[in-house]
Amino acid sequence: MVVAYAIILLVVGTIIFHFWSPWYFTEIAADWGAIDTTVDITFLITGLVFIAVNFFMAYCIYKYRYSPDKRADYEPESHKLETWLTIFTTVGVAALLIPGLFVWGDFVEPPEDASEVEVVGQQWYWTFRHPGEDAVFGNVDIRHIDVNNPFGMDPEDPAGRDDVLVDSNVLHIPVDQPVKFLLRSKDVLHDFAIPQFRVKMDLVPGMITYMWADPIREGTYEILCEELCGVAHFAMRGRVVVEDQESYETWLDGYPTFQEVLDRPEPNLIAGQGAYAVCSACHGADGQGLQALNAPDINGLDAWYVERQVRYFKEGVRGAHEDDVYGRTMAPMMAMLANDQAIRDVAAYVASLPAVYSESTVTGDTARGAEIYTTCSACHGDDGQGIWSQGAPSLVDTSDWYLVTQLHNYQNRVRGYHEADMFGEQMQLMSDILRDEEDFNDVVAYINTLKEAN
Ligand code: HEC
Ligand code: HEC
Ligand SMILES: [Cu+2]
Repeated sequence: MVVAYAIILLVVGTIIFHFWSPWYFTEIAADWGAIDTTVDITFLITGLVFIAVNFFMAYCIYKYRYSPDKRADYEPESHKLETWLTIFTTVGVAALLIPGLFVWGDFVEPPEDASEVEVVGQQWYWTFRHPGEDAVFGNVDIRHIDVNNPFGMDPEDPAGRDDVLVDSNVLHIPVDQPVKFLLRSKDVLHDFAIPQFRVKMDLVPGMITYMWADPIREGTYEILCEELCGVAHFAMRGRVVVEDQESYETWLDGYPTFQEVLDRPEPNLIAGQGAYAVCSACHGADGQGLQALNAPDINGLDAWYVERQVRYFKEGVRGAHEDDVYGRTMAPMMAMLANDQAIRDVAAYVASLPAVYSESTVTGDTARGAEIYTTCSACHGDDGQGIWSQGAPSLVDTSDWYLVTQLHNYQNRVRGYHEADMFGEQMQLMSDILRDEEDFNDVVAYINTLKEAN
């Protein structure tokens, strides 16, 4: 009897939870209502069967409960019952499958007038490419990928010259215009998902997959990687902004075409050295850092990383948070760098300074630190030298006390809070694996041992 009541309670509880649950679809932002309807039909059918089966079970437990004078009947076959069950199940399964087939038919047939945008997935972030005025994407190849050509554009292909390269995890698209997403992975399997659009699709290395959507509501929506196996797919976040045509065009104009990237002059080390005179007041003439001013060792860091951080400081993406005491001393100094070229020049100069490791000041349990570092090594490398393709900097080339401050800044959301900080947000999620002060010191003490090994 108790079991029968428990089952009934479970069913009633489930139904109440289904209708009152806070976890249901987010408000839909694309013309994919058919997907919601399909899911609702599935819920309805499986829900009714769930209720029927469980009530039947409770009924049987009650009806056939033990009593000394009851005997079981033996009824090996019931033709009538089997016929009904077969018809019932067939109709049920067909009703579950058929709506999905119609929706899938739509999903694999993007409308003729859909515009195209390429989504590039890689460990552990997203970037985007627009085909430019000719509406044709230029050829790409893994062999062309390097620091100056992260998209792997083929310099020989004229169709690629006007392609717009969006080196950011924020994509803008115009409202009320169907868009086809061409999905390309540079390394492993990923899964591009926009929950508010209700669509997602796997990225498979060596293949271009696709999906499409017709955004119907202006706003900012999430981009997630829904691939499961791997260190950091969960940290591959991005945003898609749906807006009117005019704002969209202004946004697109802010990104360079491949031709513009090719036309950029080489960094000028002499100009960079000139600008560095100001930096040296805090970071020292050799970039060795000055702990008294909280300015870290920067010699040995790669140009791409120095360039990115300086740009972040200049644009208020880093060092603008009110609790970022040290970052706020660095940020205003960046006003002296007039333009992109000046940033590239000074970054190239910093990268040209001889790499000298700074002295270790942080101590801790290096064996525990090594265990924690196994996760970090996926992005920062086994030897802590950083991995460019993942956007992860060298950890051995900067001051150890500074690593501790930065890890706290990520964990306290003081660094990486800005929506344009595509790598900082990722490092925030990673810093959450450090639980207490000991963890911070142990992992940094272990990173110090890598300096000796290098
Ligand atoms: C007023 C002192 C000061 C000046 C001048 C200054 N910096 Fe900094 N810089 C800092 C401080 C302090 C930090 C650490 C910020 C933090 O803790 O978040 C920093 C951080 C940096 C970082 C980040 C390092 C990393 O590993 O993340 C780079 C790169 C950098 N500075 C480059 C420069 C360059 C290039 C210049 C000159 C154009 C410059 N700085 C001028 C104080 C200064
Ligand atoms: C999924 C890849 C990934 C993992 C795993 C990861 N990091 Fe990072 N880390 C990054 C990226 C990308 C950046 C650059 C962030 C930015 O630009 O603000 C970064 C930046 C940092 C910085 C700032 C360095 C500087 O010079 O300012 C520190 C410190 C750091 N990571 C330490 C760690 C530690 C310790 C771990 C392990 C607990 C770890 N990271 C795990 C990707 C990762
Ligand atoms: Cu992924």
